[in-house]
Amino acid sequence: MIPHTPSAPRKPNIIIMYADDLGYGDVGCYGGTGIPTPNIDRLASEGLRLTDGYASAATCTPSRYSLLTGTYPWRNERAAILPGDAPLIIGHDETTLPRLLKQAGYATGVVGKWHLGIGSGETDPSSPKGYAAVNWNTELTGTPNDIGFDSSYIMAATNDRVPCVYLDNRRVDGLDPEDPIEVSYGGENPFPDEPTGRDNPELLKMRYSHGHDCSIVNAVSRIGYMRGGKRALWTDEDMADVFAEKATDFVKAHTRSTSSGQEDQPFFLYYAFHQPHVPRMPNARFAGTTGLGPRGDAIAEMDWCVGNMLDTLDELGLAEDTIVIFSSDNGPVLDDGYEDMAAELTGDHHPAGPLRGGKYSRLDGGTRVPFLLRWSGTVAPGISDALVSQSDFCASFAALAGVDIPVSACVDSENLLDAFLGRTSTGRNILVTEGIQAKTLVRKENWVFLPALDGPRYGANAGYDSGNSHWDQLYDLAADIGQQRNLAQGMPEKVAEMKECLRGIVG
Ligand code: NG6
Ligand code: CA
Repeated sequence: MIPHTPSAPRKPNIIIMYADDLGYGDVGCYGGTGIPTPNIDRLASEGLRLTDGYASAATCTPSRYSLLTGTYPWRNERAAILPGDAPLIIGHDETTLPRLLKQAGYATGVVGKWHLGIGSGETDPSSPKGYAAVNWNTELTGTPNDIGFDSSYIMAATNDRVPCVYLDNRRVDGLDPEDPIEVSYGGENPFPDEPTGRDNPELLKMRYSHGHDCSIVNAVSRIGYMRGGKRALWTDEDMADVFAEKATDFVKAHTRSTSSGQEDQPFFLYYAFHQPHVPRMPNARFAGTTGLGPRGDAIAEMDWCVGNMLDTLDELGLAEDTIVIFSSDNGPVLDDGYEDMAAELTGDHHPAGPLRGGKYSRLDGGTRVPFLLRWSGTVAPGISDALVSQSDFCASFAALAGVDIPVSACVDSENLLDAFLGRTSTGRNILVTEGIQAKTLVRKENWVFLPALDGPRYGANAGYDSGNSHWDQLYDLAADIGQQRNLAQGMPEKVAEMKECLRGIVG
């Protein structure tokens, strides 16, 4: 605990609200027109709206890995979309954002989507996967609580992957010991007596379009097989409220007294939404409200979650005491595996805004995302075009909190505190990001370079514009934000410079 004295400025609380698959153009403050997002727009008008802010990857796990470790995800070969039974991919002794803040005296918590693996991953040659399978029915190891979070209330992977249960710290919440959970990925269905989406489509309230044809939970079929744990299974339509309550409970529990002489512990909350990732199953309060189908309604629901947190901060008098960040783990996708009419109903709403590509893609729509920071009374409201990455949170907030990062840790994180606090519009000079399967590209100033890469130009099922081309691609984002004009052929020297830049970092 840090005693509060007038000479030691109070360290601000930090909340990172993190959307799942929300695009640059999905919210009003970035020009979105189809979905009302008054609360996210409020955050933008009261804070800094960064127009050149990036997730590290165009998919979830690698972006989250990078946000929490300040390390590019391609440095960790396990930082790829994880199955729901994958072990934790962050090392037990790795420097993480929550660990750094804990060292500075913060209380640390995570609520929402995890997707960084659960379980120690200890080697077990007798297991087909080579590591010990997670036993979901006992105390769990390899949890957020093992990498710097004091408390956690999460879903292990994604809302379309089993196990469809909440983890309350090291336990499955609400598990009946008489009804243990079994989970299986890859290979044959080990539970042939249980219904699946493939064999029992009549049981489904939302049908799958690709993948997602395994076990059925809450009348929605998922990726992976599970059996048991009936009492602990989540109801998708309640998930936003469950996480909202846990997130605001955390804030209330860690609200410090303003009177001097009291214990004065700031908090860090990583609040990771499940929206608008599939299956999009918003609460009845939001279903049908946007006219864009479940995807739009799920975004409206997420916007409510943001507002609920902002209201809580206001009620507790914490607005000036708290840095609030809002961003997304990767760009948008319409059909990501369920027949929810997202593509059919999008109309004039462009989820990626002016950007090309989306989730999975190496094009900018894959990684350039809404990126807001509010610190009422300290950061002047405005717009910044500083180039920033979520991987920069580690170095920047360690600097803010006054802790040193070990030399070999958070190696890709830059201290951009001045940019995050709106004191400068100078951000990074160079940024490496990646599309699916860790296919890297490099941004330098206004230039972006995508090395030639074989592979389909359009994702087979989700239909995304992959950015793959047999030819090198060079775009000038200052003049061509939509990446329509490949300048590589006419600018061999620039191509050589960018190639060398990427090679120098990635090897
Ligand atoms: C893909 C899933 C997709 C989504 C994604 C992860 C299929 C066919 N597609 O493999 O639905 O779950 O993984 O999304 O199974 S992410 O945002 O968590 O990276
Ligand atoms: Ca995602």
